[in-house]
Amino acid sequence: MAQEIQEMDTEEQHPHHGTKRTISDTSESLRISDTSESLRISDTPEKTHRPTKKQKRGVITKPRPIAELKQVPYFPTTIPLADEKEFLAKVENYFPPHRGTCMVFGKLRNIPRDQVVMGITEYSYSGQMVQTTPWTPVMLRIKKYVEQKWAEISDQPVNFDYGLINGYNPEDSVGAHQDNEPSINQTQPIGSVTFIAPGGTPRPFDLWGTSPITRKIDKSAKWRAILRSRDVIFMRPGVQSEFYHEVPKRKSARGRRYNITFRCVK
Ligand SMILES: O=C(O)CCC(=O)C(=O)O
Repeated sequence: MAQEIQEMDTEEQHPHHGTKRTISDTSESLRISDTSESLRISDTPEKTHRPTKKQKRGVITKPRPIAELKQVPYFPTTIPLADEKEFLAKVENYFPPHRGTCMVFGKLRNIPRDQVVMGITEYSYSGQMVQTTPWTPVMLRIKKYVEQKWAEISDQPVNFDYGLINGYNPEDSVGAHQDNEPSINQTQPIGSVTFIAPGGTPRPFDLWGTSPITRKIDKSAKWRAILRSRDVIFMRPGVQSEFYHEVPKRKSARGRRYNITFRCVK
């Protein structure tokens, strides 16, 4: 994973209520800006719409649905329930007792999530080694299931070499990044599976476009899926150079969330 862009806070100041609202509450934003309420607001001189700082900078904050992106096929709630149950019962045993560290802009920081890699013996992230462990039966079943899903949409079969498991507490996140380490085979897809512990909340998974000239993040192009337990998405070959992806911080997040990204080595 390339260096994450930290603190990409995507929560916005609600212009009318003065309270923090999440972008996932798009239905209300739409109502406010698009319908009778916006008429009422514009007809009432004392209730003017004051743009947020991000709106002033030209950042379009309303994400488009990920389903729009052919490069990111999405299969909602598809992993078998029995595999979800077994994964959730065992996953905490897979993680090392202490979180890893990584270099962020030259400083050593704790990685804001638990991590473990299955299927290969060495994996480093931002220059630091991440603990690896052999495949477990449930992880192999999930991997096979994801490979079969890929076969439904592609003539090119995939056989993933390893899975990176991330475990998130409510305050954890992964900043905008591209999975473009030299060890990853970019001609193969990346398959992503999400699980949420009972009582936990689904969280957004965002993709940001890149400027074709600078290759940097284009903050006006954003897509989102609210990933639920048992969801599968794929990032097709090419996505890692065209987009950044992120699991932003959410004040409203509750419970533990897990994500497995299955990848191929070069
Ligand atoms: O947690 C997720 O949904 C994404 C994880 C991720 O971005 C990664 O492992 O590179």
